[in-house]
Amino acid sequence: MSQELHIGLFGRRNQGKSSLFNLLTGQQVSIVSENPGTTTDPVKKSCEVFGIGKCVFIDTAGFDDAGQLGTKRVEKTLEMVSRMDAGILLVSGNAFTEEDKAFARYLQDAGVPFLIVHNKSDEIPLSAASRQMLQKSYPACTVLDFSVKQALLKISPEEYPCQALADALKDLLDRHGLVREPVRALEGIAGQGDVVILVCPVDAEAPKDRLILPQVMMARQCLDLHAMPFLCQAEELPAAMSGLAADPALVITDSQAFKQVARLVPDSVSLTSFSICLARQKGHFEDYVRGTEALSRLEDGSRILMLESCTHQVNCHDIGRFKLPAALKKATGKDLSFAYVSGLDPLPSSVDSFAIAIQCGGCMVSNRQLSARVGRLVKAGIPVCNYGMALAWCSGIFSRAIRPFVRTL
Ligand SMILES: Nc1nc2c(ncn2[C@@H]2O[C@H](COP(=O)(O)OP(=O)(O)OP(=O)(O)O)[C@@H](O)[C@H]2O)c(=O)[nH]1
Ligand SMILES: [Mg+2]
Repeated sequence: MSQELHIGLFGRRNQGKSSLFNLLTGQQVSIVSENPGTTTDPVKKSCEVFGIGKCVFIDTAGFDDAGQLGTKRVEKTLEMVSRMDAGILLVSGNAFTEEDKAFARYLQDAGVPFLIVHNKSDEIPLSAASRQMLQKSYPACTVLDFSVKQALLKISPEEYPCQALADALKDLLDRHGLVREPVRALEGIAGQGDVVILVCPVDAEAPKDRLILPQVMMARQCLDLHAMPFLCQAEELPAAMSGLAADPALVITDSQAFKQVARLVPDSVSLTSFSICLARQKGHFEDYVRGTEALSRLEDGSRILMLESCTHQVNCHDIGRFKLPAALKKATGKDLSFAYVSGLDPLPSSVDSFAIAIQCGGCMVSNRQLSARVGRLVKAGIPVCNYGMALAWCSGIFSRAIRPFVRTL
């Protein structure tokens, strides 16, 4: 889920974004009409693309929308850009307006690679002069002459009507190193035949009847590496450890059980948490390690920005809302205040007043989505750490918890 590539469809109104979105996803998800301004909010659909893998396509409102509501729609479209791994910019009728140019610049500034698709070519094909102009202005972009209308007529079991588009997309993603094997958190740490114990508390915060994504991700990685995941709750950990013929290669615990688990696992055995594994997998591990140091500089009145990337109901056992703030207040002895950003909501417009930001593991968001947020804070000089590292620090085992990934410590 988290490794899906996010690809945004952008363009002025009525260029055929929703038509292409439906074609790519093979479903009538977005409303198509000849009335400009049909799509208002971003629409997402995940689907498997041949040769690329799992992609999430995002249909957006036209960036030339106007009026009070239109301006809000354009804001939403712009908000999508930094979350995208790549974009498709649709134009038609050989028109490439000032608005198109400004949006192309916006994509470039956000570091989002994009294709230019000249749509409706059944009516007006891309002229040689337009192609030349576009290729000269955007040498890094492939320019495709396309017609959703014709592609729809061609749908057959033998032919994938978007093959040329999928090929161009794959080429673009390849060139930007985006089609690749995901980094595995446990690579080089667990191998064939190793036992990895996953401590998974079943508490009030655990979803009913299932495991949470980081637990599933790490169990799956063990299997990929031919290691042997062993799941238990903290209470059963001593029995699990003593039943093994050899020490486990690693114990991964829910960060909330750090203190309890650290007492049960001998120092000679590597110990970390699910969210610290995610920090290695999703990037910013070193930023978080540096950021964690700032926890010891917190003072009375320090403001902390909590970044939780998933959507869930808050209860009194909530880690981000209650447990971690309580642990930080206790460990620092300071009167701290907390602000929250949930899901993919934007960061506050000014982040300067925060002493530190603490990001959750981010299992539900893509690496790019996480990086767009964390990168902005790091760039602004705000220390950032993650839930796992902060809880390890509060439990007095920070060095131990990151040691599996930092061999020199
Ligand atoms: N002739 C022709 N018409 C097309 C093609 N693709 C889309 N259209 C038509 O163009 C109109 C607009 O298509 P949409 O897909 O709704 O365009 P959009 O960019 O999503 O528009 P907004 O949501 O309003 O921004 C519809 O009437 C489509 O049927 C094409 O390849 N050829
Ligand atoms: Mg639309």
